[in-house]
Amino acid sequence: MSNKKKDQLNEVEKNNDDKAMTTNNGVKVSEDENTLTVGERGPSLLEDFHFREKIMHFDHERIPERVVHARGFGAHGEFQVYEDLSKYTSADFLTHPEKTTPVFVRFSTVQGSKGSPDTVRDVRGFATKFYTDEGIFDLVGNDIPVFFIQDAIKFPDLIHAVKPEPHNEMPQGGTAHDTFWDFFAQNPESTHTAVWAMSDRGIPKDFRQVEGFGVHTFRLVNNEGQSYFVKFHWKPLQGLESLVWDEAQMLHGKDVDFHRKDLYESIEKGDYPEWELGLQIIRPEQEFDFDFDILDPTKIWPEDDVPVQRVGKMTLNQNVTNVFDETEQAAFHPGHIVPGIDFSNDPLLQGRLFSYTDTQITRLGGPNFNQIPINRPVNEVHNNQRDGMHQTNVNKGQVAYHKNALNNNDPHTTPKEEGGYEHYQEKVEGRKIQKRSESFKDYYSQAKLYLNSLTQPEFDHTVDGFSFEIGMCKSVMVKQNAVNQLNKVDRTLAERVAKNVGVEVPTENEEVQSDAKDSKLTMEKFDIPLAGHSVAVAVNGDISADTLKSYAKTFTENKLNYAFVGQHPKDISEDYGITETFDTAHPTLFDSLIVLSDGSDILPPVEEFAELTYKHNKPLLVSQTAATNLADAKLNLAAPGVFVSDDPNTIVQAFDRARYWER
Ligand code: HDE
Repeated sequence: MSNKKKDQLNEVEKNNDDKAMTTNNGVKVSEDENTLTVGERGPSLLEDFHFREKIMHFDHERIPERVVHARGFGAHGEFQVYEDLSKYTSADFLTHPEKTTPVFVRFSTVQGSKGSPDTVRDVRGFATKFYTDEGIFDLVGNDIPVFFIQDAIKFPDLIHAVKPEPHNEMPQGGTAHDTFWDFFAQNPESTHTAVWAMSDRGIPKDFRQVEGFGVHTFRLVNNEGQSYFVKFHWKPLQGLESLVWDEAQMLHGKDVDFHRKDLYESIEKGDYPEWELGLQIIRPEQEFDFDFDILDPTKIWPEDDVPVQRVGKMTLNQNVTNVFDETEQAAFHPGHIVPGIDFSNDPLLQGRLFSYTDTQITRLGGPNFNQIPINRPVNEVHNNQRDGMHQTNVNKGQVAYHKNALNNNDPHTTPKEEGGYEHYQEKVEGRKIQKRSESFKDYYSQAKLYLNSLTQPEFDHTVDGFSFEIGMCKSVMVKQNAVNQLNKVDRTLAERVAKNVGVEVPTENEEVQSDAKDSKLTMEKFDIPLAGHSVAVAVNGDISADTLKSYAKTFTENKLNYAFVGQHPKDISEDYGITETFDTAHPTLFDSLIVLSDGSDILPPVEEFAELTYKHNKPLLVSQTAATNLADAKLNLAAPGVFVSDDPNTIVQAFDRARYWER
């Protein structure tokens, strides 16, 4: 099946090969390096229209970055449902297993500006645009299943607290500052999400290995008009992995583009990342069966209680042609839905429905942003909306209103039975009030459930995350208030963080009294395939090409990415030559390390590679000779995940686990 979106984009793609340079008015340009002047050293002339146009266009090249999620990276792909889901929904793309639906996905951080580092501690956006035959469905989710606030009216407050502080515009790309933790302490509904963000989930290793969550409760509606509450999930088939914080901080400097590069290069290599679409379904009669409100976006539906059904697969298989034209101009909107999908009364979701169209008016400069190629549906668009900035259609005819007789009442509306969108007829009654539902007021139980469900290393990392972030606050009051909140969730967490940041342990233990766990919350529930991981081979001295070749062969057989790192590049045209030097490579850029040595004195960078790989708990393989060389290094060759061997295949065994936390 042709990828309809690809075909549509091909039509507007511009190729400059063998083309003469022209002005925007189509006049061929004869000179592009010198402005028109009077004499060689004389004044410039305004009549140089090519100069004026070139500079004018350049002056206006930037558009406002997204007010949140400014830093992001996208790719094209496709989605296919496994089975006809018409028992739940009438949505065409979820009921036709033979159909491939084009998709565009953009991953992002939330806090930092467009140029901020990829590996900051933050929630990641995971926004998917499905170009279905019935119009666009945008699933604008995150990599964390809950959100910091329950009502959209608090979003500007949350974001003002999270963003760099206004008096000095610091910090960039991080939440480790007073205003964020002040917001956290004064707005306890943010507790659950903050616990997720401080855990390993806040520092994903790459975009390919994140889960995605629609967060809100939506509705699915079938042809009979029956409705089901649903939460959407993306389950990565690459597994789920995180960085360690020390490594993430180094990566800010070593490679600010670490995540986007990983995604881009994987797709270029044909190593296409995949996610399965998951649905959690609650029947209408079960709405009040839970000890949380299913409309509350600060709550998960524990997967042990409401299992995720995997219903389809998405593959990202094409990089964009131009990042600005496609990724930067992509306008996602949780209000873009198709027949068979509807909203719930989640007050956060309802508020989002206003914001996402509104923000594009500033960002994309007018109401016609849906005409930009990346935002265009693959089916036809007809209505009586006219004019506006950047109108690119040429609308035919005398009539631009409904109803009319002059044009046969076209464009006409379509009844539900023939595919027209009809809102679900939910019965509601009540008084107009401004009040949070009592059922939204348990802020701590699920934060405790999450902590209970983590492995010990994951819990320890969460303590470290809180300790770093709260520790970076300048106000002792803010630190104390933040720890007081943690004390309402988990006593051990509060005690350890209080000690690390130098504030009082609250006198009373107010923790949630529960041992409840959900088996799907730990990241270790995911299998991690070997393919797609990377190995650096640090070469100390002179190692024969044959040896390097045998390692390269093992890597290729196991679909591992690799680089031979040495002092000087050689044979860079060969796949077993030294391709990286100690100046260009760094251990944080790789998932594992092999050290080979000819027995000559150990080079300081080789020792540093080994020590950092060890410190960051990654698989480490050293040859027998290198083991002797590394006897004085700050690492224990007998520790878990360190292998002394001359057999290249040991790397397969070493990747039994991606990290050896107990080192
Ligand atoms: Fe967003 N959010 N958001 N958000 N959001 C935007 O839209 C907003 C929320 C999310 O890659 C903005 O085009 C409000 C939850 C993603 O382009 C803006 C509220 C979730 C992206 C906006 C929320 C998200 C955005 C900024 C509270 C997870 C990036 C630029 C009611 C379910 C999409 C833009 C992309 C972007 C508003 C809460 C995810 C301002 C008012 C909850 C992934 O419209």
